[in-house]
Formats: sequence, structure tokens, C-alpha cells
Amino acid sequence: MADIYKPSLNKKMFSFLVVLVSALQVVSCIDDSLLQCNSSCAVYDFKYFVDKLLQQERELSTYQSLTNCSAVALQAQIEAVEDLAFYPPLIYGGKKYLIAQLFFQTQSSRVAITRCGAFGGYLAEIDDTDEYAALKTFIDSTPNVNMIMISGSDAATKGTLLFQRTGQPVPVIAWAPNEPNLIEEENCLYLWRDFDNLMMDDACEYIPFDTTFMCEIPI
Ligand SMILES: [Ca+2]
Ligand SMILES: [Ca+2]
Repeated sequence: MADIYKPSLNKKMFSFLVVLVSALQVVSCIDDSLLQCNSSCAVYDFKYFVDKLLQQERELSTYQSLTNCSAVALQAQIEAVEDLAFYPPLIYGGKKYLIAQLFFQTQSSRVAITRCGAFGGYLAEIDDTDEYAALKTFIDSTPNVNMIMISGSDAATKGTLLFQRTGQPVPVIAWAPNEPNLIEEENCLYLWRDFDNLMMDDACEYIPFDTTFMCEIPI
């Protein structure tokens, strides 16, 4: 029987567990009253999300060694978690783009980068105007979101945006009206749906209600 095990699978399993732990940490910080949420407020249905993760953790624990079948099953489990945590994806240019559902948002660009990495990617990097146009259409088709964190930070030098992953300059800039503010703590780059998905700078460590992040994952 052909051996379909790949070295990256162990990494993916580890990444999955990172996501699991992150999600449980999020839940551990929320008020108990939110756990009473039911399907009438699905956006914050943490209990459903946690139950699914725990169920999948139990199934993962049965994989003492990776056989052909369990490797396929594990990939299916990872994709199931992806479906829970993100809105339906965009496939463009050999990449998968994922916008985190609002209950999976984070209050830190560092955590957002970790969560994208857990799924094999990074904060979305707009490399050219075609990619930017595709992402604008994608955001317009995604419900409930307004500000979407993408890759880009000027924490090192105010006014000079660099991709966090590579340190390279952000090549496409299209500011929304009155942006960038260049306020000291506004070091991260966002797309702003209310302004035709033009760009704004805002804080990396504070995310209001309708803000989330977008991952880009090579496929
Ligand atoms: Ca890109
Ligand atoms: Ca700003």
C-alpha cells in the first residue's frame, strides 16, 4: 500500500493542537453567561465550538501512529476545524484566503499571526493590485465583518509598512479618507469595508466588535 504519510502532517497535527489550545484559552476568558448562548445567537456560540473541538481532540488522541487511513482522517479533522473557525474561503492564485469568524477573532496581531500559522499560512499579504481586487470582492461577500486585519506593520519605523512575515515593504497602498492617522499605537494595517475596503492603520492589540483578520494559505 502506498505510503501517503508526509513530514508536514506531524506539523499540521501540532498546529491543530495550537489552535485547539488557543480556542480553549479564549473560552476560558469569557463570561460564563456567554456559555448559555444557543443557536439563536450563533455568532457567539462558544459552547458549540468547544464541544466540537473536544470531540475532535478525543478522536485525534486515538491516532497513536499515523497509518494511511488515519492521515486522511486527520486532514479531514483539520479541515473541519477550519470550517468552524472561518467563513467560507476564497481560492485565488494558488492560495486559500480565510476570514476568521467573529468568535475566533483575537485582540492581538501576534495571536492572529499564530492562528494563521496553525493552518499553514500567514496574515494575508497583498502583493499586487489584482490580488487586492480579488480580496475586496471576497470581503464584500463575507457577512458581519467591517475591519479586517491583513499583513502590514509600521511598528519599526512609523509610516513605513512592512509585512510581518518577510520584513519586505507592503507594495500596494490605498488609504481610506483621512488615513493613515499615524497615531503612535496605530501600527497595523486593515481593510475597511465601510470605505470600499480601502486601507487604514489601527491598533495591533485592540480589536473592536466587528473586526477580524484574514489568513493567506498556500495550497
Ligand atoms: Ca499574497
Ligand atoms: Ca488610523
